[in-house]
Amino acid sequence: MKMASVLPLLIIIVLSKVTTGHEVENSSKFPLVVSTWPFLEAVRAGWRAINGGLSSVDAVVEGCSACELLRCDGTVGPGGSPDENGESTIDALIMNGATMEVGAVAAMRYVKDGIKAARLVMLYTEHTMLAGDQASAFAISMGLPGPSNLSSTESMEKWAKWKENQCQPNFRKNVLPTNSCGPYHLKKDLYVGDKTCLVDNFCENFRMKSSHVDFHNHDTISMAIFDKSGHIAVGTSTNGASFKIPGRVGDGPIAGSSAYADDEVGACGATGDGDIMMRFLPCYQVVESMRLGMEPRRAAKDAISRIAKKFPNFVGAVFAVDKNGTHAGACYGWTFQYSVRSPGMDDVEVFTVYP
Ligand code: SD4
Repeated sequence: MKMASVLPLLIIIVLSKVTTGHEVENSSKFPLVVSTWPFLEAVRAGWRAINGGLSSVDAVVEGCSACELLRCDGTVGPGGSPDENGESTIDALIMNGATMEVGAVAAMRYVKDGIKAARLVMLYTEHTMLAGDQASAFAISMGLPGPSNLSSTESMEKWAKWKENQCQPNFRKNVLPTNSCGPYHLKKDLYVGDKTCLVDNFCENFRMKSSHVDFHNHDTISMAIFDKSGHIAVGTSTNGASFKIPGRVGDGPIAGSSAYADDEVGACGATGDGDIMMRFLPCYQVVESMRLGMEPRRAAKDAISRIAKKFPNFVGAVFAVDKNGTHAGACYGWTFQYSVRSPGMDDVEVFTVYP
């Protein structure tokens, strides 16, 4: 293995901390940057920005943009997870915890800068969210580069393999395809017997839907940044779930689901199976639980267990930070890592949370 490819791993191991589920107090509090996953460069970019005097909103944009540009984990931003048609689209959100303003773009096509587009919606419209082609047109009209092809060699290869695998796994249910990859028909309209299994083992594969969220590619960054005075902003950028049905909007652009902040209370960021998580608004739940006096660790665990109780197969995680900078994480179905940079640290530290 080349040294260049080993180095990031070594850095993560050296910087990694295992939390035993206890909260971590932040001694010299602010500024503070917290992000899902070991997205070290994104956290460093957010840290540089907030220390350089940018607002927490602009620092979140710097942090999340770094991940979009670097394609963190190979999947965040353009060139990441392809949909059923092989296209990558972007969901993004920004929220100002001082004013409770939100801007978001959903299933945005042809524009690479998800988080910047979300900020344009927040700053230059009375709306909260724009979607699809119209979100792209708005972003381009406001000066972002585009239209651009959001696919990459890697996303196209991934998509080609999925097609070869008879478009498995996918997000369809209660339907059967006429051919292996569709078009799909309601199950009741079809003769569900051997005749629909055009390919060996096809019906069996079809039933064995594997997890939608990839355990190795965490295609979402959610980030919270507190400025020196404790003003908070949160942001999320994701290209959602691999092989999603075109038009699908996940939890990424939903305030209270992928992220939420209120200066009076604290902040939360989430990652995982957005189709399930967005039904529970876990980050809203975390912040409101903390408002009522719950500590971050309990608030995070409570939000996750509410989902797990109803959907025992879901996979997801949240981080919670209160207004004093105390942070914690909770997860279900996978091991979660979140990254933190505060004045008491020499560099980003990665915290590991077990289910
Ligand atoms: C989604 N929540 O669109 C995102 C995916 C994710 O780690 O977070 N993956 O469902």
